[in-house]
Formats: sequence, structure tokens, C-alpha cells
Amino acid sequence: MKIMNIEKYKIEEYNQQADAKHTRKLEGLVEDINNYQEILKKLINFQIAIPSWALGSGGTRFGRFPGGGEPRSLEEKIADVGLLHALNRSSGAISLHIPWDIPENYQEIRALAAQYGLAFDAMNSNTFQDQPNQALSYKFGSMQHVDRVVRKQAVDHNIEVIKHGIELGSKSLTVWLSDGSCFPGQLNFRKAFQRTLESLQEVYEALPADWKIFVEYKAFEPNFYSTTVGDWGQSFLYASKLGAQAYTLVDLGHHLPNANIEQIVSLLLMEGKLGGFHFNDSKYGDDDLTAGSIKPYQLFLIFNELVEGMDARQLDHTKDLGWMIDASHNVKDPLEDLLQSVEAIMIAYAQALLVDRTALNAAQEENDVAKAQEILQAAFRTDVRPLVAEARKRAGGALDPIALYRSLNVRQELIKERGSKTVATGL
Ligand code: LRH
Ligand code: MN
Ligand code: MN
Repeated sequence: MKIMNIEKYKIEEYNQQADAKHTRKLEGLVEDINNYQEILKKLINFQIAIPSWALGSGGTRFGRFPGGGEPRSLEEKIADVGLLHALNRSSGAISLHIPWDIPENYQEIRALAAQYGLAFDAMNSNTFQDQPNQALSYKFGSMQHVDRVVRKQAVDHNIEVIKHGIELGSKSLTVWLSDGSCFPGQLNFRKAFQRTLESLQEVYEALPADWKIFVEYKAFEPNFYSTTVGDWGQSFLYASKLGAQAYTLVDLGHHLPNANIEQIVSLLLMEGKLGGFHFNDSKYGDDDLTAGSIKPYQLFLIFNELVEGMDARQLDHTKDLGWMIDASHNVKDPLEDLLQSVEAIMIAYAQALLVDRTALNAAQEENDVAKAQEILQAAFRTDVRPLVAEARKRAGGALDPIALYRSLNVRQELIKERGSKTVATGL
């Protein structure tokens, strides 16, 4: 499918017919925003990486309902992300999971990604599943394992992932460990921590100087009594002990209920240890639902702290943190879902950029609680969608990516090309 070629012209054609309405809404909105051009520039530059494993229907452990036309290879996954990026110009990177996405020919894969304007974001290792032909099992953990040989296998796998990443031009490794225990008494917490630290140290040694390692935490699942990297405190401890190239990664779905994620973000930023994000949303656990679909105010509050903290430390919003979606679902077209997630993230970011920081700071210093709330909610309740659409248009994307995706019958085309009973590689 010649998606790339069709789109440039189709996008322009689509934008033209939608432009009058869009311009009317935009003018109404920006009348009151004095740093409108500055915000627009930031929105144009902002990029969110797409996880390779979100391009097919994820399913649950009870079942999977594939929608058809799912990518059957790494090449097709790259094509799908290329398609998203052509539509919204904000999805300019793909994040790979090894061994789900082992590249066979680095040069070809790199060239293909470049053709779509895509970079390779963080590489993800996998020691939470046993692979066919794997010598030793991770049933009782990987980096925490009581057996040094199992730990070494996990370390070697991570080093292997770094090697793949170097060939592709990635600059970071995300390590999520499912290690932990299911029952009290199963594990010596201290030994598990120390073994995990030692294993991570070996991986850290293998990091190229310009790479980062992200230590992703998660409160529970698949272990239901303890997790060895269970919260931001534990991740922060590992990252601090490892060194300057190690950071904490926050996955929004990995907290205990009602955790104040925005406060976690603020403090990690303060300590220079916030490395990146996995965006998704949830109501109950690690639900991996579309970003902003359940708690959009929380997403805004997180971005509010991100913008505040990054500006305080003079960090580059686009380059200094790793932004990624980590979602997987059962009932929507995965590409439409990802377009929705990116849109929700851009909206929260735009709203955070609208916050009157000087006024908020003054209200905080004066203990004017009601005023502080008014300021935050004024930004949150602003419909910034025309602003986000304008940024997309200026970057060459579609004013309404999902509407265009549907009118081009992209999914039907993909089904024609790939078949209706496809099984995406990965989750
Ligand atoms: C674990 C997780 C982690 C994995 C991905 C598939 O729940 O969030 O990031 O790599 O899901
Ligand atoms: Mn994650
Ligand atoms: Mn998760």
C-alpha cells in the first residue's frame, strides 16, 4: 500500500475542505493567548514514540479479538507507525521489544524507518516470559533469581538488546522486570534487591556512553505479593546506585490506586532522575487503556508538573525525556486508538503550556488556594483542540487524523494486503 504517497496529497485535500471551520475555531481560541506562536512551536516539536506491541489487538488473558490487517513483521510495524506519523506528525519514533521484534537486516530496517521519518526510541528487554529454546526459566524471576546462571542469562539478554539498539541508532534501554514473589516468605527482599542491583550494574557497564537506562517500576502483576522494582522509591534507589546514565521510568498504569503520580513526577524531576514515560490510562490496574480516556485531569496535572519542572531545570521538552505510549487493547482499531492517545497527550501538554505560571506561583506563595485551583482549571477547561490541530497542520499532518484515516479506508486496505486473520507479533 502506497500510504506515504497517497497521504501527502490526500492530507492537503482533506485539510482544505476542513480549513474554514478550523480557522474559525482557532481564531476564537487564540484571541486570548498571547504566547500562541511559542506554544505552537512546542507542540510541533513534541514527539511521542509508539510501542511496536500496540499495533495489534492486545487482548486479555481471557481472549483476543483481532481486527485484521495487523502487522505481521517488523517491517509492517514500521509501516504502521509511519502511517500514524504521516497523519499526525507527532509519532516520529518506534520503540521495539526484543525478542518480539528482532531485526534481521539492520541496514534495511534503518532505511525503512528513515523513509517514514521515524527514529528508534528506547529498546525494551524481556525477561518476563520464557522463550522457546531458552536454556533456563524465569518462573522465579530473572535478575533477582537465586541462581547466578539465570541472572547471567537475563543480563546477557539485556546486553544483546543494547547491541540491537546500537545498530538501529536507539539511545536507551528500558528494563521492566516482573521479578517479585507471589506469597509471603517466598523471597528474601534484601537479597532480591541486591541481586537485581548487581545484575543491573552488569547491564549498566555495557551501556554506551551516550545511552540511558530506564528502570521501569510496577506495583503488582504478574507477581501479587511483592515486586522487586515495585514503586518509584525502589526504582529511584536502583537508578541512584547505578549512576548518572540511569533514570526512573514512569508508566502511568503501574501505581497503586489513587497514587499521586504528579507529585512523583515533580520530585523525580527535581532530583534529575526522571527518564521517561509510558502513557496509558486505567481504572483498576495496569489496564493499558487509551491515554486520557479515564482520567484526563490527572494527565493534565502530570503535564503541569512536567512543564513546571522541566522549565525550572531548563530541560528541553522534546529531547530530554523519553515520551512513549504503552497501551494495548482488545476492542478498538489499534491505529485509531494510538491516534487518540497521541491526541490526548498533546491536549494535556497544550493545556499545561497554557497555565499562567506567574499567577499560580503568586497564589501559592500567598496561600490563595481557591485562586490556585482556578488557574489550573482555567487551563484544563480550555478546549485546545484547534491549537493542537493547527500545530499538526503546520507540520504537514491532518487536521483530523481519525476522520481522514476512516475516509481513506486505511484499515480495509490493510486487511486486503495482510489478511483478516492476522496475528501481530508481540503481546
Ligand atoms: C509491563 C509493561 C512494560 C512492558 C510492557 C509490555 O506491564 O508496562 O513496559 O515492557 O508492559
Ligand atoms: Mn510499560
Ligand atoms: Mn504495564
